[in-house]
Amino acid sequence: MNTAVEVFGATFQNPVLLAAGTCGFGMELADVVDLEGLGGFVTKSVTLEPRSGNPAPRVTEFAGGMMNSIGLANPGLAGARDRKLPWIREHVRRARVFVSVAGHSEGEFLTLVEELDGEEGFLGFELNLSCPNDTRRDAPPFALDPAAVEAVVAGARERTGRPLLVKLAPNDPDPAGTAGIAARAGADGLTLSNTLPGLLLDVEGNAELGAGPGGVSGPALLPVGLRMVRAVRAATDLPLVGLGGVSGVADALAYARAGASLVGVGTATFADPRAGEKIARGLVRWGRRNGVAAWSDLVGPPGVGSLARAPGAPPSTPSGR
Ligand code: RRO
Repeated sequence: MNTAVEVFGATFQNPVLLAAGTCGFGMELADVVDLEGLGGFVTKSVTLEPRSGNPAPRVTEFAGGMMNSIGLANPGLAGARDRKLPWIREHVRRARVFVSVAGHSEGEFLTLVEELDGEEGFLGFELNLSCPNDTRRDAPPFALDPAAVEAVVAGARERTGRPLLVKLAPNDPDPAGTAGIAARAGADGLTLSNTLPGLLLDVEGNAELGAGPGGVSGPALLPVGLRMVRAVRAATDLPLVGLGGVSGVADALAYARAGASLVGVGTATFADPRAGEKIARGLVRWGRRNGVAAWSDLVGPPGVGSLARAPGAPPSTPSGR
């Protein structure tokens, strides 16, 4: 199967991206992951100032996956520009890179885009409007505020000609509506979606994470992400990045059927750093075995995203599962 994907004016050699926050800036995983075997990766979210993150423990596991509250630990704008992007420029050729940015205010997002736009070595930006763990921000994530989505995306659009991905929240009560706002404000694609806010307690009622609540990821997020992708696919033609609970080839195929052109791998990377590469190779084998010539033939087209099955229609089990 030809796994190449043409989106955002670029060719991705395969549809598998490592998700933001799970691969640092590439260099941190380069000894164990063949980054050039991936479609690409999204960096850890960059904020204006360096951040050391939330109190430990920052990750914990449960039966359905894991939770994190990293708290945006990152080297900040100057650190990313001076220490991280040069490495990417020198070492990454085939994989496509998105720089994730996160602000505490609309203005911070715009400064980050403006300041990084002139740098080389990456394709586009992912606006992280949906971090669930920003304890400094005493408000819901930007992604749940339509006016903020509009303002940040429109402002970023004015400041860059690069592809702009907008990362939405999985607990958005109206994902199609938010996607429409982002699209009209100038987004080129949507990443669906971030981790789901949650809380794990021990038997004494103490939070397992140092910061208290956190973001749920891993297998439990697969149905959440698929629902997001399918709902948004019905409302917009923008290319979608499906993200949440992808740990194997069948999960990636399900996201394609739902309407995702690209697929993010996150939590699975923690268990097996090579999960992304393996899924990319597995897709080629799956296509060969199942007589599918191209990944792009699998991607659900706009308009097929109805959440309901037609009366009497057979269950739409994605083939290959
Ligand atoms: O750093 C984090 O705690 C974090 C971020 Br920015 C995010 O977008 N999603 C997440 O699960 N954790």
